[in-house]
Amino acid sequence: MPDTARDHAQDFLALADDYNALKFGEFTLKSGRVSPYFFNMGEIASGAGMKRLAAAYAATLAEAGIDYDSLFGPAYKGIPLVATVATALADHGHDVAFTYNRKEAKTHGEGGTLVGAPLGTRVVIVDDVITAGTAVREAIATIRAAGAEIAGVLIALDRQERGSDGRSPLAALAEDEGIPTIAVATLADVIAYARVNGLGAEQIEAIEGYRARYGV
Ligand code: OMP
Repeated sequence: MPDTARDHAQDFLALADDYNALKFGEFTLKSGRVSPYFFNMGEIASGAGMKRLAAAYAATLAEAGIDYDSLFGPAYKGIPLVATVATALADHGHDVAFTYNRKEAKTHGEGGTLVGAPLGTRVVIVDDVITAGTAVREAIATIRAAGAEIAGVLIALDRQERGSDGRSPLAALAEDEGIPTIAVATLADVIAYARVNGLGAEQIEAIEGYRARYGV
């Protein structure tokens, strides 16, 4: 991974810190695991914050060098995300169409669950966090059902957790399906950031313990 990727990770974690989006304590995850930390992207809810967030995603995606022609943001958190990441890419002279979905199908008007531009042929999924991979797999199924191909999965935080086969969900996607997977930051970056920025020894120990139990 290039050094600039680590810079984007540190910028992103500084942003998460500024908005109190990275929490330490005890949190039950969607997977049922009880985690000593939680990243809540919903806390980054101001224009300046979204601008920094989108810049970190866009720079990470641009450096990944993958071939894609549209972006998809899964409801709900992926909706503002995909719009602002597309805006940040446009600032770099790269105009990319974006699509998002509804959780409930609409039965009147234009109908259906997809909103925005028609999906392109090679779609990058833009989402917040990956733990067990359930949310990303749902997005993959939505895109494939619409007849498009997945060009990549772009995530802000890869929690680097072990699935039932011993691999992380992002590694499994890359290895089994050849889908490029890109994370702005990982659990390793969170720990490095926490050490440098003076998080308590007890909290770091709790995260290390969690990583030893559930991490890859
Ligand atoms: P998986 O579907 O298990 O990969 O979990 C990812 C989803 O869990 C995210 O899209 C979030 O809705 C939520 N989540 C967070 O937002 N932050 C975390 O730190 C952890 C989770 C989680 O529940 O695992």
